Amino acid sequence: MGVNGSGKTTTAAKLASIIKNSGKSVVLGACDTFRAAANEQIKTWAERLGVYLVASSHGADSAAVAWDAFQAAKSRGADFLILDTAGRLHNKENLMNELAKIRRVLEKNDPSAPQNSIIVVDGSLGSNSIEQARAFDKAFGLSGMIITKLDGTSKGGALAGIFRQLKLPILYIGLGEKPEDLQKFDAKAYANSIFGLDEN
Ligand SMILES: Nc1nc2c(ncn2[C@@H]2O[C@H](COP(=O)(O)OP(=O)(O)O)[C@@H](O)[C@H]2O)c(=O)[nH]1
Ligand SMILES: [Mg+2]
Repeated sequence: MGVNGSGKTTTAAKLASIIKNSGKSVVLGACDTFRAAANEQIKTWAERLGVYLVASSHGADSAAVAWDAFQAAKSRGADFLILDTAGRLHNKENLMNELAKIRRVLEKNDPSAPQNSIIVVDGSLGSNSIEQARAFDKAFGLSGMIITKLDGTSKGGALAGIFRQLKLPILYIGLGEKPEDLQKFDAKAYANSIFGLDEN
């Protein structure tokens, strides 16, 4: 989840790539049915990575895609299902309700699902992200964050502030646009890179 352009689709693809490279299987679900080009974008990723994708048409009910994707993942015996969702402004209530519907669909299929509910935050935007994340937490419940676009010059200075406010685990950080540009977050390495401890 997250606002437009935060890096959700790219991050979903990167996660799928990590899972696949670890020898596990993954299905991707294209729940961004809102943006016209969204299906093409995730389809390109799925083909490139050789990952099974469940998608529907532009304008379709995103919760129905979530349902179909869950069924497909189950029938294929997949280890993971990753749902990419549409970007939305955190103050648009009807769109936030759509997320709640996706959650209900997942819970109906598996009472313990979703096992992870991740907000993707654009790290270059700093503290703007905090209000957003709170709203997503309220609408859906969040279990962690992935902070993207930390390959810029800012060196991720926003990370500490975001974490302090939200107290959600930072799972991964995005450091570029390629599949391999997603790293597990390592607090020690991060502190070293910010404060230059390794150089002393
Ligand atoms: N530099 C950089 N660009 C990224 C990163 N993650 C995503 N992007 C780019 O940000 C843009 C928006 O990403 P996208 O995944 O489509 O965002 P979404 O709208 O949240 O699905 C694309 O051009 C991505 O290639 C990152 O970690 N670093
Ligand atoms: Mg997207």
